[in-house]
Amino acid sequence: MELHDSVSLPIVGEAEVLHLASVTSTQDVARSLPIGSIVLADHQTAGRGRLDRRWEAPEGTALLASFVLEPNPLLSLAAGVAAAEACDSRQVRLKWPNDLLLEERKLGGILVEATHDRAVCGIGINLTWSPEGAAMLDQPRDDVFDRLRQKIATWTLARPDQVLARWRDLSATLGRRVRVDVSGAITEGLAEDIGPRGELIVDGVAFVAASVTHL
Ligand code: BT5
Repeated sequence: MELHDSVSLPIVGEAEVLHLASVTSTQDVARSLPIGSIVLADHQTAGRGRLDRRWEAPEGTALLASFVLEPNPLLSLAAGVAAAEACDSRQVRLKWPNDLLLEERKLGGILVEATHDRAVCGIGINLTWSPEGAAMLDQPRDDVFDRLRQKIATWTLARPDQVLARWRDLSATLGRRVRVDVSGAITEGLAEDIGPRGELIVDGVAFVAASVTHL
């Protein structure tokens, strides 16, 4: 039995979904909502990635959602596992720390913004449009969203060792030579593993927050 088959599905019927036509960012709306809330938008006028980067998607072309969750140190990896499984394609892989890849190209991304008592987990997946050099899934938004709700519920409640094991299964990064950039300080080496807190281990050195390029 594969690991994800052994994780029982909790009830997700109580999660409140707020579906909006246009928002600045689903993260901005979700921030003031209770834990368990989900914000889904057709369009974002100021979608964002990490480090104030932009997240682009013409109206109606992407899955754009934010989940309000309990804080969890492995949330970014758990959400990556959930999103990869929700894509229902064996070709979707995870690039550390927060990218979904399809055939080596970026299909989606995850942005976790946490305070002491809550975490807002934003997920963007390209469906019918992608920027130059990126990928799209070409599946109906509502099908992917329904699976994503289930998978988020499952994987945010899974034990840390289950999350780490499934992330390793789905990883496109482990076993690869990578370039790691920490505020301009560059390291190149073999991505060997992820540690217990989700850190990337490159030639024996653990990186907690960094940008990674597959070489
Ligand atoms: C991410 O950031 O990959 C996290 C993206 C999270 C987006 C979701 S959408 C719902 C929720 N609401 C938000 O406002 N955000 C979340 P990062 O690793 O920093 O990647 C950002 C970079 O990806 C940009 O600088 C571009 O180079 C590239 N990019 C922008 N839009 C893209 C797209 N649609 N597909 C692929 N790459 C894109």
